Amino acid sequence: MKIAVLGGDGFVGWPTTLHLSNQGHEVHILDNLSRRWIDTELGVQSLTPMDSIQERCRIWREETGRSIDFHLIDLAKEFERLKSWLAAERPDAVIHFAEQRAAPYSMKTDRHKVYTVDNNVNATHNLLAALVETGIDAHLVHLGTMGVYGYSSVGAAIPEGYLDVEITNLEGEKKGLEILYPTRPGSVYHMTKSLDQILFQFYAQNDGLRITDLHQGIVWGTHTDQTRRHEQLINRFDYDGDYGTVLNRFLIQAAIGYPLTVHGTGGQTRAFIHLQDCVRCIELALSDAPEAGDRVRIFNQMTETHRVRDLAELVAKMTGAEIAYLPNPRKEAPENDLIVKNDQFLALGLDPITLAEGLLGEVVDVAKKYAHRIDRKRVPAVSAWTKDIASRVESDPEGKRLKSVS
Ligand code: USQ
Repeated sequence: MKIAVLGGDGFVGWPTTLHLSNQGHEVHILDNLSRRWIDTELGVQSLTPMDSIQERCRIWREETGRSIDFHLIDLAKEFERLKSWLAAERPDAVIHFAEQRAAPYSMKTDRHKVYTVDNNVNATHNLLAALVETGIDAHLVHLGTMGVYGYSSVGAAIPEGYLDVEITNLEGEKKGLEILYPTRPGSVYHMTKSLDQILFQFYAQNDGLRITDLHQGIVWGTHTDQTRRHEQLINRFDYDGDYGTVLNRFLIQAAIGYPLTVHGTGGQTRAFIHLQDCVRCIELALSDAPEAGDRVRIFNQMTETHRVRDLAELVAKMTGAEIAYLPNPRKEAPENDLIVKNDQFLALGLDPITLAEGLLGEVVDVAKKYAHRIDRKRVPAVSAWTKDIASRVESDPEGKRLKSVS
């Protein structure tokens, strides 16, 4: 297949690109390199030293003989260039990762909220409009998020995208209806992914676009089989308070002797997936494309759920790290249950990698190897969801103690 990976320079985009190229697909990366610019804006860098995208592609070609083409295109701003590229290349599949993906970054200031909405919603809509206009029958696979649903405990499993409901009509008869499972996003970033769902629903129904939306959980791990092949193919690895995600952050914190930063009581339960399983799931989703006219196919791309404090305790037991319970900079339920259905991926042959598989130690080893690249001042999460929360977090003695640790 000819596959366009939009956002192929990112944390999941890059290993996905390598995985698909390794399987013999012709892969093109379209990316505006915004993640690298955001690193510069925030004054942080990936824990792992990353080469330029062009250099990464050159090393991959030397290693494997396979080429990956890079195209510098901003999906959200360069609609005509995107359309021309699609019309000329006519990919069989398009994988869409090209969105600002950090909840804390999206809540930093009003400017970050506006940027996240502009970038994410325009990127998705430009892509959909360009696919319709060029008449390309490509399968669109989008990286969505489990977080569109929010985290209220209703004691029922979150289904794969759709919910059967019953409503009473004006004659008093009960009628069945299938609806998108209701969203309740907990950040501006998660809100943009909820809006994406509606855009997809419309274009699948109106234009027969073939769309798969993958509602992914929190990714952990850093290597895949392909990124391990050469030092310069290494994946990016975020540890900072904006882009680092919870389990990877705990593992890095443990590696550098920094107390594990649990927000609140740590009673938040979240869905997780290892990076190697992410790339495998994308491969599986590609192999099972919907037909034109089908509803959007929605998968829950996760393999297990865990409570944040249980993860902290697990990492503390494994490494001897100390745990710090901090005031939560986010507005989120302090405790929640989470049950998620992922039957479709299991039926397609996914054999999940779990936390028990010994890969936690690999992340600690990577963190120790590159510990000298960590700026400890960038470890605390300081983006607060509201002004009130910001002042509460700022005045907390535990947070002050952590600042002195750094
Ligand atoms: N948390 C801590 N301590 C930390 C960092 C986070 O306790 O040092 C807590 C947060 O308060 C939250 C939970 O851990 O309750 C998860 O936070 P996270 O930063 O790991 O994940 P999140 O902000 O939800 O976003 C990440 C990715 C996003 C993806 C999402 C999947 O950045 O792109 O969509 O995970 S999900 O969470 O299932 O929506």
